[in-house]
Amino acid sequence: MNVKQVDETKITRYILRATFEDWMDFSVNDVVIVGAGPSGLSAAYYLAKSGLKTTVFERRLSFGGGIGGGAMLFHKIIIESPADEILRGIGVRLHKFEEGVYAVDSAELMAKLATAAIDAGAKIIHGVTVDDVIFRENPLRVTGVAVEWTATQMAALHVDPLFISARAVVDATGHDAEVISVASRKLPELGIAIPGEKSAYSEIAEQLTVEQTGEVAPGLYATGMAVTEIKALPRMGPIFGAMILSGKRVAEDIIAKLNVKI
Ligand code: 48H
Ligand code: FE2
Repeated sequence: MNVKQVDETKITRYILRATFEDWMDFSVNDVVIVGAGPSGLSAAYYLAKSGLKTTVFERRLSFGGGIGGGAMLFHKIIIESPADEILRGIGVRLHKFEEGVYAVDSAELMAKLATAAIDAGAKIIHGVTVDDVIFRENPLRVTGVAVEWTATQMAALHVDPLFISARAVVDATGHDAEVISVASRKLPELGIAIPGEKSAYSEIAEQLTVEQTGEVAPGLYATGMAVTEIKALPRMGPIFGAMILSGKRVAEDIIAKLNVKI
C-alpha cells in the first residue's frame, strides 16, 4: 500500500481554503443554533431536514452537552415516549423498563443525535462561543449572533468578535440560557425577563418545557433547559425526552414562521 504523499504547505493551504469556504458560506444562515446539547442537536436535525440552512455553534470540542455526564456520571439517561420514536428513527437502542420509559447509553445518544443532524445537512462548529446578538429596529428583531473562539475567551484576551446573520437564532445553551440572558440585559426593549428555573418536579417539568418552547422575542427562540430557565419551570433531572421534543418543537415553530415570509 502506497500512502498518497502530501507536503506540509499543501496541508496548511487545503485546511485554510476549506475552512474559509465554510466560514464565508455560514456567515449568512436561515438558522443559527447556539449549543450542541440534546435540544440543539434535535432542532438542528429537524431544521436541516426541512431544507433550512442551519449552523450550530458549540463552545466545547464535543457534542451532546449534558448528555455526556449521564446521570451523576453514570452512563445512562432516561427517555420517555413519545421521544423514543424519534430516537428509534435515528438508530438509538432503547432499554425498556416499563411502557413508555427507557434507558439509553449516553455516548450512543450523543453520537447518533450529532450524526443525524450532520447527515440532515446541519453544520456544527466546535470551539466557538456565542457572546452577543445582532439586532435591527423598526421592527425590533434579533438578526444574528456575535461569535468568538472559546480559547480566546478562556485566555481572557480582549478580542472583538465576528458577526453571523440568521433569520432565526435559537438559544440551546441549557440551564444558563446565555444568549437570551445577554439579549435581555443589553436589549431591555425586547422585554425579556429571566426568573430562573425551579427545583425538581420531574412529572410535570417535561410537558411544561415542551409546551413553552418557542419564540421569546422576534427572531430569538428558546429550546431545552433554556426554556425552563426563562419560564420559571421546575427541572426534571437526567431524563431527556423533553429536550429532544423541545428541539423538534422549536424547529417546527421556526419552519412555520420562516415559510410564511418566503
Ligand atoms: C456556544 C454554548 C454556549 C455559548 C452553552 O446543557 P445542554 O445539554 O442543554 P440542553 O438544554 O439541550 O439540555 C439540557 C440537559 O443537558 C440538562 O441539563 C437537563 C435535562 N437537565 C435537567 C436538570 O434537572 O438538571 O447543552 C448546552 C450546550 C453545551 O454543549 C454548552 O457547551 C453549549 O450549549 N453552550 N455554546 N456558545 N454561549 N453556552
Ligand atoms: Fe441539567
